[in-house]
Amino acid sequence: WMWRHSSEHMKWKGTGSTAHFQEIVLERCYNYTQLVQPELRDRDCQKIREAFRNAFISKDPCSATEEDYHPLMKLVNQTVPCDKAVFWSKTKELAHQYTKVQREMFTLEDTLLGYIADDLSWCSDAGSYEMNYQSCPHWKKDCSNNFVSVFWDLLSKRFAENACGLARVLLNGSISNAFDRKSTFGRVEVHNLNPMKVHTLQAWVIHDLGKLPSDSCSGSSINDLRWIIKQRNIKFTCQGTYSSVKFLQCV
Ligand code: 2NF
Repeated sequence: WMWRHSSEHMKWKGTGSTAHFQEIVLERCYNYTQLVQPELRDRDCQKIREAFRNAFISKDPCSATEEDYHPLMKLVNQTVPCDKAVFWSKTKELAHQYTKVQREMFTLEDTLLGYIADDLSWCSDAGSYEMNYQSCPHWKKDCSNNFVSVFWDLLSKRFAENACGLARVLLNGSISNAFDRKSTFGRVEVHNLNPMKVHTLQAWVIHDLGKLPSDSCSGSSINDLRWIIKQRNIKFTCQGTYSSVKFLQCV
């Protein structure tokens, strides 16, 4: 029994599917479409739950493709108003505190699919109609084309493609590479901003209160970002004098 248990279920190095995944998806969907953004009240949460499940159930958890999620994306089809998109990298908590105060602003997790999936884990096995609650592929240690990574890459890509007007990004000035080319922001979002729609990317490099900043607008990682953005014919501005506390008070 022990042998069967470990060989069949603990085959991956990442955490297993979140317990009650289906119920959580449904509950978050209703909460979002009825209370958080009632403009989306016509979205069918049962259908969304089913499309989400169908994207990965009974499939090899290391062979995810964008196409697996197309029916789900099509069902939800949400756009964020111009000037309201907030990107982040290594600043999740701060970004969410920011959009909680600035209610009309949206991080990816303030859109329906980002809201539903945030902090959840999901996978299945080829030929199985169950989710795997024991383990799922770890994106670094097992495979990068797992269903969670492909989901976030696709959602991040679409969020960036749809951004318009002024786009903002909150970066972490308390680490040495505030801009990281290998992060989702550096690898996916930056390259999918549409210069026909986004005129400016405004970066905020925010450091933890009471700590000396480790990176800033004049540092080499932000210069990388400035170069990439200018190369793409988008204007770049950077503000970097704020601590997280001051940022939330002043912006
Ligand atoms: O979990 C999310 N809410 C999430 C995950 C990935 C990407 C959100 N995003 C979107 C957000 F909208 C931000 O604009 O991308 C941006 C943040 O991603 P980032 O990679 O630039 O920022 P990090 O702080 O380095 O990572 C955010 C979270 O995603 C995980 C990472 O471990 C952290 O929990 N993550 C990053 N890349 C991958 C990947 N390829 C990943 N998890 C799985 N596969």
